[in-house]
Amino acid sequence: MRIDIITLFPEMCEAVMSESIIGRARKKGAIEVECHQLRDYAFDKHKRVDDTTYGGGMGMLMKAEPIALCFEAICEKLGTRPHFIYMSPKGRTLTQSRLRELSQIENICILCGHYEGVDQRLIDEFIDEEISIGDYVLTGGELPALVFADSVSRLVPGVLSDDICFSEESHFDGLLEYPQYTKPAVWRGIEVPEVLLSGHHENIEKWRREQSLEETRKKRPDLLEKP
Ligand code: 4GO
Repeated sequence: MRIDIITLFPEMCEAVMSESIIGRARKKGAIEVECHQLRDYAFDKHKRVDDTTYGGGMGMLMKAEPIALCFEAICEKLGTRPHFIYMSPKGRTLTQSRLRELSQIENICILCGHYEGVDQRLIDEFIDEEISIGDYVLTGGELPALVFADSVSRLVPGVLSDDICFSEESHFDGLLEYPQYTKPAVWRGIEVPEVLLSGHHENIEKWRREQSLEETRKKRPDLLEKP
């Protein structure tokens, strides 16, 4: 998978996408990421990327043309048109199941908004999908874009050390993950559940399944009601 990010803060996106598991995946070539400075595509004499809104009201809006030019330059470079996503509180709320679908796409481009958002004509003409990371508002689309880029990247084969890592965790099968423990076996007088030390794999599996169901029933009963 290749992810292109259009942003006014490419250094911020580059920094986050260079660390830890995602940084390693890029070095390995499992994913490719490029962050683009939108300002480089502002070709008017003041290099403006924002302007006042028609109809009045406070605040500035991102202009359509620099975004269109940046996206077209990316299309040109890739030789194909990537799936173009705009991070917005108006978008469809991101879920693990939608991430699984999107992880199949070869080329994704993410637009990070700022100020009061983006000229609606750009959204109507260019954007394939608006995605929200939750019902709250942020000052910019970078954090949502990075949340999305991280969560979709880890589903791409070769990013995590082995494919089992994400097959067992929370939300994969619609249940929350069972509790996990590491050394020491007794910490401040508190013991690890005995079954986990037993080496009896069948009993451990059964215990984990029960715990998953119990966690979900207690913390997210809504997940059990879904069809
Ligand atoms: C996305 C973008 C929240 C989300 C954003 C979200 N806030 N819930 N802010 O995914 C336009 C200007 C949108 C700032 C951006």
